[in-house]
Amino acid sequence: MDLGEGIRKAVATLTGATIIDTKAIKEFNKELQKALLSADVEVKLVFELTKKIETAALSANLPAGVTARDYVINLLYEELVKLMGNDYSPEISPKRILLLGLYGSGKTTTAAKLAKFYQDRGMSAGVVCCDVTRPAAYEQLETLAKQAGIAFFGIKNGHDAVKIAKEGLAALKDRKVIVFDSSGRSGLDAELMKELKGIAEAVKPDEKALVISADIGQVAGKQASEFSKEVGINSVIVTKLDGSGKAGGALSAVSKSGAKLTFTGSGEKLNTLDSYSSKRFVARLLGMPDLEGLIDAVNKGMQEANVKPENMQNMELNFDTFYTQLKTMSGAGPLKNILGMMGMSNVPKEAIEQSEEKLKNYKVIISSMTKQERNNDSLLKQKGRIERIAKGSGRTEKDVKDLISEFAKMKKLMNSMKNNRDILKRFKSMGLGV
Ligand SMILES: Nc1nc2c(ncn2[C@@H]2O[C@H](COP(=O)(O)OP(=O)(O)O)[C@@H](O)[C@H]2O)c(=O)[nH]1
Ligand SMILES: [Mg+2]
Repeated sequence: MDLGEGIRKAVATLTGATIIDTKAIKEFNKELQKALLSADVEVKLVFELTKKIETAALSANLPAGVTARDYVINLLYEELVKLMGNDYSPEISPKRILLLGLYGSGKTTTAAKLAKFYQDRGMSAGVVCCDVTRPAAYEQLETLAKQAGIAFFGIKNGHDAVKIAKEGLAALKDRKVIVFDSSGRSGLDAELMKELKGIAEAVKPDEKALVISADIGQVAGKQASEFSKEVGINSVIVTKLDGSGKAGGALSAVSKSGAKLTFTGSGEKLNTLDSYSSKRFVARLLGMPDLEGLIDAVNKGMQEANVKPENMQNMELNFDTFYTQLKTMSGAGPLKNILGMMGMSNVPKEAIEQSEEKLKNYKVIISSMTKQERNNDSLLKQKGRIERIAKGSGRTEKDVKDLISEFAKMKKLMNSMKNNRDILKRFKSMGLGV
């Protein structure tokens, strides 16, 4: 069972729970501990995390309209993000990067991926093969470089890594980003240390990045500390996230070691390198594949509808703002997932998913209302008004009533959001700034 599955299983124990009591939270934490421990997260970290969730959950007054399950998911999301470390945004600028790490960790593959990453972002890039121990290291990197469309330098059957590094630097001097691949060993021995130091002196890398495979789990933390002490590193790249159930253990351990996590690799293909985001990683674990994409979509929707997030909290809901909001939400597509994540999964689906056609109908109906009616929905209870609006807009009375009922739902939703400081806080932390 992978970590995400285990975590979702823990969350499932809360389905239907109306209150958070000791029994419910203990059961949840038991499953959560199982999931995290089997992903090789350090025992101490696991117990700290579940203790924090327990304390916070049991001392909370559930805000109106929020289920116990959703409330705990919020806490869990926050704590997991803290456990998995920071987000990294790479600076797209000229640089020399030396990759180092143990044998089989994914250095050579990552060298090509990383060079391609920068080249795709406008920095011409190349790779240098300084691995003089592994047979066919030269051919491996040459092939990958060709696939990636990046420059390559190496000396076939060369024995002097420092010499290759120097010549590579000269040969690729017109390239903005140069990535140096190096030899691995089964352990960090004196010979490897000497070789790495020699290359570093020759090329003066802006960055020394340690490459670690996720499948070693929490040992990744020790490895990061060791390389940091012995050779000095600036960053850590964790590979094979796709094939390892221990990625959670590896990422949390590296983060705890104090090393800077910069990229993750998750496949053999060259486009499977991502800048590291604990938020994205945790969102995936919780079954939210592309949270950042969703947030972008919401922001874009708000911009298009000309909604200023900071005004939303104070926005009075009337039929005009209602229309704007519906438009925003329909533009945001899977907004429901975000609301769910924030503890609002009980929002009726039809309140946030409107078809284009329905929106058009709404617009016509709203434009047939008087200004007073648009600002005061209670007027619509008066006899004859619905009939008049239906006639005026060429729609049926049922259409008008449907609209009024959607409006009532939205009003309820907005009120519960206003009364829920946690959700507003969560909106803020996601960059939505409500
Ligand atoms: N599934 C998967 N395989 C990877 C990833 N990165 C590297 N590999 C594979 O792991 C093996 C070792 O990689 P390599 O780059 O040669 O490691 P090196 O010895 O450190 O240079 C190769 O078969 C790669 O294709 C990854 O992110 N995901
Ligand atoms: Mg290699």
